[in-house]
Amino acid sequence: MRRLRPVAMTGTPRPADALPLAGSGTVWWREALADGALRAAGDLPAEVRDRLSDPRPDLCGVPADRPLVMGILNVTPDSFSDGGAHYALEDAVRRARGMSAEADILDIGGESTRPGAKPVSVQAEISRVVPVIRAIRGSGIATPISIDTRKAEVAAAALDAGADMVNDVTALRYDPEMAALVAERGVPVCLMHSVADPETMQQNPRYDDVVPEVFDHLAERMAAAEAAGIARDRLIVDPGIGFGKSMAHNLALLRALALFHDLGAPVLLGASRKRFIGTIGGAEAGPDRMPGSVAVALHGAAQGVHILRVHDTAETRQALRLWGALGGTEEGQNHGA
Ligand code: 7PJ
Repeated sequence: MRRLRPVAMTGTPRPADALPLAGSGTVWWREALADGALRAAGDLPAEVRDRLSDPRPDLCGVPADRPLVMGILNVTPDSFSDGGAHYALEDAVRRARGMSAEADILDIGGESTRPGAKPVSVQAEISRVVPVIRAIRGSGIATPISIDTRKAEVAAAALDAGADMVNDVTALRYDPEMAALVAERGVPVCLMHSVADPETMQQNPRYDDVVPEVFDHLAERMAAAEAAGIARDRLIVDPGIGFGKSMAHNLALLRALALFHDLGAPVLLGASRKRFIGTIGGAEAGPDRMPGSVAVALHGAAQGVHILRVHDTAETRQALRLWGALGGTEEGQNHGA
């Protein structure tokens, strides 16, 4: 396929021949030509212009017209301060309440998909996530909930308990029942790029050219999702930072993020606290990687990313407010003189 060479840019006023990117307020799109010159937006084929700038659908009822914050709520046993089930539930609800002050969506996961992680049984995963989702809903927290799972039975139980969308790090490839379930429920689904299994994925990641390969994989997964009956406006795409990628692969994908808008779907970025941030930032422990994670989230916002999946929701939101006030989004510019 023809390769776009995107240049995303922020700030006001919009350059006369730049294209507004869908759902991002004041992030503009330009396309670089082989000689480095910029092609005027008016010279792009109309279908490409439409894919880039047509408004993106609401996400679980939240308008996708500014970068949304998805707060990560892991409910694996090692993510609680105490193994006791009752305490764990209260702890999870307290964290969900705290996060929902600054998060547009909560992403709840009961299986660690970190490199080297061991699989968890369907029953164990359900028994971790379902009581937490029920307790969150029972306590009146109405923030949309995403269930981070590869398994259709877990997704079904989570949706029954009150979740609103599915986040599948295998892009519907792990469980043959997952696509049909998502189609039947009519919920949004995030299709993330990954290679192989979390147990082995970091052993030797190799690509000839990582950016077009990830792009083509996501295009293929979107087509598979549509063929399974999932409406196109329910699809979200994600380059899958850290999933079968070296640091160089992660950086190449992050630099090229704007390209993924040409898939015509909202883009989700999950880079929070990942290893490359620790390596480049010189921070070994996960929580110490917050500042670097915020920096990468702002980079994502400037590339027009629609959903930022983060651990540090309040810090990320604060950074986005300042970014907005300085010209990143129209919303942010309404803060007056
Ligand atoms: C991601 C995810 C991501 C999406 C995880 C971690 C590993 N889902 N689940 N994108 N990462 N969509 O958070 O460190 O990047 S689990």
